[in-house]
Amino acid sequence: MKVLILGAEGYIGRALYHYLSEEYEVYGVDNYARQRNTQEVGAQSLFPVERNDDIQYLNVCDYEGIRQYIKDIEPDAVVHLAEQPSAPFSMKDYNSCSYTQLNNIQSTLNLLWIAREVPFHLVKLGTMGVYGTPQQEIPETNEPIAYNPASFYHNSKAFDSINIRKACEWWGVSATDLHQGVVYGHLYDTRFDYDSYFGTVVNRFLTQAAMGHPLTVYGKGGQTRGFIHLQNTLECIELAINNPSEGYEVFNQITEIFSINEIANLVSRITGAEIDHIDNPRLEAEDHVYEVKAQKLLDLGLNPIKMENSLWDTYKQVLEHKSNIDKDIILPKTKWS
Ligand code: USQ
Repeated sequence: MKVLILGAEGYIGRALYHYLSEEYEVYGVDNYARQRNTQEVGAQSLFPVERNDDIQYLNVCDYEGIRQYIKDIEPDAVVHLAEQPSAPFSMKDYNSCSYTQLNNIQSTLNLLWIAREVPFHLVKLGTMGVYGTPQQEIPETNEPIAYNPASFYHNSKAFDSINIRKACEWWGVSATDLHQGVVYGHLYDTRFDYDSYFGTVVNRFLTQAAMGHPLTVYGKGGQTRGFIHLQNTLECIELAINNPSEGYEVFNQITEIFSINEIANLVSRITGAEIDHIDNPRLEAEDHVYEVKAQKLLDLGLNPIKMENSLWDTYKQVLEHKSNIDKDIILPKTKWS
């Protein structure tokens, strides 16, 4: 099977390229936006990252360029990871916000128009963040439901999801929308971000523990999210590729649910780190219910990795690169209000 990965130089993309290359004919595309955007906020990956020379330099927002490339390759599946993934970056200033929305919505729209012309199965990385934190259980449904995203980044993903569902309905496109939770862990030679823009909370806490910085819980810490280890993310994408949808299909891609306080306590137990509650730079509920239906990937055979069993391994890798940690990029700089 031919698989094209868009965003093959990102955190998930680099790991996925390695993982799928063992069994599939894999192609990768990237425009190095992640490297530019992290540089813009003065950050870099904790682990050194060398460019993969097999990756084709291309911007998915370049409609004619990506259209021709897909026509030449004729992939069975296209995995779309080529979006700006940071909520704080999207809230930073006008340019970052506008870039996030234009890049994310345009890239997905391009792929939908191309899929109409040259059919392939679109596997799109979406986010659990489109749902927000509703009072009732979040369903795992292909039907339209109310979204309540929490940043301009999450809004762009909600818009993507609406466009994808409609393209499936109107044109018969086959697309799997992976509504993924917060990813953590490190595999192969992928990047590892820990700054306040591109680092996700677990990876940030492990890095803070390694440098002897108290864990930065925002506000009360009752914010509760779905989490997934990077290894399970790769397996979910592979399951999606191997089970192409007839039309529009949503998978809620999480394996465990924790509050930020629970994560901080877990990391503290493993590393001995202190915990600090700092002013929350985001506007978000800090005490709420969070119930999610996430059954479809389990039914397809996903074997969940438990966070408590995997953190020590990631922490050991972080400790090996401790000398690269830059203390100036730990505290959040962008506020929502
Ligand atoms: N948080 C802290 N302290 C920190 C960093 C974060 O308390 O030092 C809190 C945030 O306030 C938030 C939660 O941890 O409540 C998660 O924050 P995050 O930065 O780890 O994740 P988030 O902004 O939600 O975004 C990440 C990815 C995004 C993906 C999303 C999935 O960057 O691409 O879509 O996770 S989800 O959270 O389910 O929407």
